[in-house]
Amino acid sequence: MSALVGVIMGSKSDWSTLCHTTETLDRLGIEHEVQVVSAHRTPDLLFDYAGSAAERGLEVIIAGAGGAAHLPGMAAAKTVLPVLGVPVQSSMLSGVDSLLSIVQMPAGIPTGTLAIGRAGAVNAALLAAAMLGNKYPEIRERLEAYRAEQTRAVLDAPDPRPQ
Ligand code: RP5
Repeated sequence: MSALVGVIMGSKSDWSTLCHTTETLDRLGIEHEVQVVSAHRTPDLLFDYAGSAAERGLEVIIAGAGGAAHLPGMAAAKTVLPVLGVPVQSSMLSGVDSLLSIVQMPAGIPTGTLAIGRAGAVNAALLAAAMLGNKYPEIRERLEAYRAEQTRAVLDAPDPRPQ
């Protein structure tokens, strides 16, 4: 099966965050592709990537970036596919810069925005699964199983003290 989700990031340095996205997609058995696509270092590649995403069969794009994080918004400008933005925790401003850059899109070009760092990276994959689950019942079933397992893990070990 060809990739349903495209995971892009502005730099190789974002991989330590976005690896949590791909791990979660793997766990849910969702086909995906991964690539560094920089909005400012490779703008033509970004236009090609986002502009051709739908015809290549992608159904969701997850874009992670840090600092002046324009990658998700620019990707969203070039496609009507849902784009989920993951703010990478930057060294200078702890990712608040990334978050604000992604979340404050002007009306007309929506960019879904997740939490800064690992939580956002994991949740972007889960949100993509929820979207895809409307069309692919097997993905919805795996997402339901993931959630049930999470609930069971809490209920099975309610004592927070180290055992
Ligand atoms: C952004 O600049 C990237 O998304 C990355 O988070 C940040 C720093 O990039 P590097 O200088 O580490 O390549 O474009």
